[in-house]
This record gives sequence, structure tokens and C-alpha cells, in this order.
Amino acid sequence: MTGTMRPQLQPPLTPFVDPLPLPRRILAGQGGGELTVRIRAAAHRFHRDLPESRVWAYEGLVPGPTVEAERGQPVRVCWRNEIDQPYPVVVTLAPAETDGDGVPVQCLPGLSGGTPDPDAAALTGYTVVHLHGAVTAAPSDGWTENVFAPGQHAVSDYPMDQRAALLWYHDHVMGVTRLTVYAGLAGLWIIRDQRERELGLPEGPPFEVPLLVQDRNFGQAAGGRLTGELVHKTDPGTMEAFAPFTVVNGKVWPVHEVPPATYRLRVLNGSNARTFRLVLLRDGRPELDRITQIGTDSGLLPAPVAVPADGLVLAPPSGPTCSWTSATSSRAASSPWPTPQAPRSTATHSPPPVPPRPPIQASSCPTPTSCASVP
Ligand SMILES: [Cu+2]
Repeated sequence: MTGTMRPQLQPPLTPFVDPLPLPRRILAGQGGGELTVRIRAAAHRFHRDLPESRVWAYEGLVPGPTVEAERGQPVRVCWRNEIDQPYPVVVTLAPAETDGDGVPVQCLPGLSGGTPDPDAAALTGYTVVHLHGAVTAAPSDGWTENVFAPGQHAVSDYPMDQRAALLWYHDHVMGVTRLTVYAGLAGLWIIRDQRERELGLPEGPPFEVPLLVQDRNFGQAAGGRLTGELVHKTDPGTMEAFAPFTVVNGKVWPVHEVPPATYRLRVLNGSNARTFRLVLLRDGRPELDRITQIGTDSGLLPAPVAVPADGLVLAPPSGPTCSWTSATSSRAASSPWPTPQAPRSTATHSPPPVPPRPPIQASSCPTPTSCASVP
């Protein structure tokens, strides 16, 4: 058993030290429903104590900007493929399913004796974008073979003729979607409508909080130090990666301090395979009476329902919405590691919320005649 395959009983990264990032917003209506999203190679820091990781990401951001659209107002997106760097993730198959102590090697940092997959390293940045959950005509639906190369772009028309919901957009290339989404190609998309607005739910920051939950793994140097290089590791018995670090809005185990209020959490599990069970805790104990599920993948539920006593199960990819009345600070995601001490309550003297960043102005798209043809 090598050092890298020893079970890690303490998290190798300190939880709850990075502030929860709120994804940048694009209000589609501000640009007349036309916008351009660049698909780029970039650097991203997943945790305070990690070096920067190389990623492929929409606008170079992990997660990509959240597009906010209105029912009945079509959106045209010009997806520009500007990827100019090699595939940023080390893909590997570890030689064993478990280490000498019975711990799945997938749940350990580093390569666990696996060698880098040369086929993954050779990915050239072909892309296609699928808006998951949208009612979309075939030419704009991001089918897996409708790829376009670096230097090309594709235009997609989204009618937005469906009820309010939380969707997400992600890469969808045939056979390698798990790898390209893992590299960072994912972002949220919110549809709003009048019916939902009549309910008076929180809309936008600070009381509507999008949470894109994913699991990620990182390389490990000889001394055990994490390198920041993204690692996608499977083992001989499992086709999918179950990575050990829970990443929310691009940060490992972030923390979000909030003043007492009612919050709307828009949660989406964008992992390849991992299922999460979300529980609202105070001092390590569930607080079921202060959180209610009001929505699911395709929009609002007919009526609010209580969150189950053992938590809200979130299979990938799925996106329930919860309304949460807060009297203290929140933790954005659970971790596979022992839970550290709960923070002290900040119920009545919380700092004011960080002012939200201004939304990105939607920019116009090239005329369709100048665009790559999408079969
Ligand atoms: Cu999808």
C-alpha cells in the first residue's frame, strides 16, 4: 500500500474557509434575448489552499454564468468555441477498487497508482452545448454529434416556451461528456414566469441562492500535497468517478454567512455519478422545520413538501428548489469527511450580505448567416 492509498480520516483541505461564490448573472432580456457565451480554457482556484487548476469553462468561469430568461421571450445564444489549451484533466483508471484498508481508491486524492489516459489527454476541444431540461427544437438541442471545433461557433435558439424552472447547460460531446463537464463546462439557467412571480418568492441575490453541487478530485505530489490538477479517477469495478471533494459553485466546501431571512436555494447536482443527501443542520442536528422543498427538476411542485427526516436526496443531475428560513449561517454542502465543529450561531449580528456583482450585459450574436452550420 502506498502513502497515497492510505485512508484519509481528516479532510486534506480545510472545510468552510472559502466564501460561497455566487455565479455571475446574464439577464437575457437586457440584450434583446441575444447573447454570446465564450467557451474557453482558463485557470480556476477550487480552494484557498490549492494552486490554480486548469479548466475548460463557459466564459472561463466555474461554474459558467447563470443565464436568467423569461418565459415567452426566446433566447438566442452564440456559443463561441475559443478553447486553445489541451484537455485540463488527468483521466486515470486506478488498478484497485479499494486500498489495503478497504477504502475505495476513488475516494482518495491523487492517481492511486493509475496512469494518465492518453486518449483523454488528446481531446482537442470539440464541443457542443446542451441546455438540459429545455424544450428545444432539434437543431438547437445540442445533440452529441453536433460538435464544433475550436475557432468555430454555433447558434442555438431556445424558445423559453415552458414554465419557470432551474435548468443547466453543459457540454455534450459524444462519448466524453463526463470528461468535459468534469473539466468545468457547466452553468445554470433559470426560467422565470409571471405565475411564479405572483407567489412572491425571492428572485435574484441575495435571497435567491443558486448552488451547483459537484464532486471533484485533485492530483497529489509525492509528499501528499495536493497539486490542484483536476483528476478524474475510476476503478476497475466502477464505470463512473466518485470524487472525494464536494464543490459548490466552484469552491470546495464553501461557507455562506447570511443575515436572518427567508432564502430560496436553487440546488442542482451537476456531478457525473455521485448522489448527495442534503440536510440542514444546526449544531450537528437536523432542523427540518426550517426548510421546505418547493420545486424539482421541471419547476415548482404542486404544493410545498417537507424535506424527509434523513435529508433531501439529490441524484445527478437534478435540481430541487428549497425555501429556507434562516436564523443562522449556512453550510452549502455536506462532505464525505468527518464533520468539523459547527460554527457558532450568528443569528442576530450577521454582517450584511455582500453586494451582488452587477449582471453581465447580454451581448449580441453574429447574424445566423455568419455562423457555423449546425446539422
Ligand atoms: Cu444534461
